[in-house]
Amino acid sequence: MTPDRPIALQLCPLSPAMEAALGDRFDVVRWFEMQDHEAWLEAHAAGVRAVVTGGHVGIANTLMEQLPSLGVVAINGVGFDKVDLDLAGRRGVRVSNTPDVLTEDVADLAVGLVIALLRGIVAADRHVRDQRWPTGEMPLARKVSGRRFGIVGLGRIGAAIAERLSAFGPVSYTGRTPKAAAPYAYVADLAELAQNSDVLVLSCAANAQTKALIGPAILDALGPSGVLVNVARGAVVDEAALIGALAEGRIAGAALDVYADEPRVPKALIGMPNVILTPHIASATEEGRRRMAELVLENLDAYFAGTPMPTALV
Ligand code: 8YV
Repeated sequence: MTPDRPIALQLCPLSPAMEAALGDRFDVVRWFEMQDHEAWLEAHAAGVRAVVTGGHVGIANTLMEQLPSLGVVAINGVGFDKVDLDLAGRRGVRVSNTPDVLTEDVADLAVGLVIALLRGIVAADRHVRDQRWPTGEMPLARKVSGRRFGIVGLGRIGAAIAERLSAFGPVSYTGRTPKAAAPYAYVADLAELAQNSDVLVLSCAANAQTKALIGPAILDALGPSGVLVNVARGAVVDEAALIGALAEGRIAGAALDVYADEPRVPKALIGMPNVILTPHIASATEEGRRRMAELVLENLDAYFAGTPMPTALV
C-alpha cells in the first residue's frame, strides 16, 4: 500500500477500463481474490476509504463495520438490496448506485427473454446445430403478439419493459401504488394480475416486502399456459416453488436472468426444457457497462471532492 493514498476495496470483477480508472485514483485491493481477509484487515482496514461493488454483491454488514474510515460505497448497478442503507447512514457512509443508464438494456433483455421463451428460439438454434432439421420439424411454438403481459414493479425498468411489450399486447401492472402517468391497467392484487396475464415479468426491487413474493399461489394463478420472466432479483421468487410448478406443468415455462444464490443455479432448473437461463446479463452491454462505470467514478470523484454525488442513495 502507498502511504496516504486512499484504499478502495473492490468486491467483484469490473471492466478493465473501470479497473484502470480506479487504479488512477486509489490503491485498489481485489477483495474477491484475497485469501486471508482477517489478516489483511488487521493491517490495512483503517486505510480503506471506498468500496466498489456490484449490485448483485453489495457489502456485508460485518465488513462495513470493520472499516472505520470507510466513507463511500459505490455500487456498479441499480439494485441496492445487498447494502444495508440504514447501517451505512448510521456510520456516515455514503452509498451510490447507477440508475437510468442500464434501464434500456435490462428492458431489452426482458423482451428478448419473452420472445425467446414463447418462440422457442434457444431450442430452435440447437435443432439446427444438432443437424436435426433435415429429419424433423421443430414443434410449434407460441405466439407473442396478442399476449397479455403483467409487470410486477413499474419503476424505471418496469416502465421501459411495459413500453416495449405494449407493442405486442395489453400490459397491466402491480406495485405498491398506481402510477398516475402510466397508460397501463393497475391491478393492486398480484394473484389477480397473474391470473389475467400470459406472461408475468418481474422488475421490482428486492426488499423485505418482495421476498419470495412469487410463491405457489401466484404461480398457480399464472397457470399452466402462463410463463414467468425474472430480470429483478432471485430473492423475489420462491425458487423451490418455481421448480415444482415448472416440473409439474403448473406453469408453462420461465426465463430467468437472476437466481437466489448466484452464480449457483439449481440443478433442477438446468435440466428443464421449458426454461431459459441467462447468467445475470441484463445490464451487460458494452455501452451500458461503460455508462455504469462512468457513473460509479463520477460518484466517487464527487465524494472525494466534497461536491454533491450525482446518484447518492444515502
Ligand atoms: C449487474 C445488477 O449485473 O444493476 C444491478 O442491480 O444487478 C446488474 O446490473 C451488476 O450490478 C453488475 O455489477
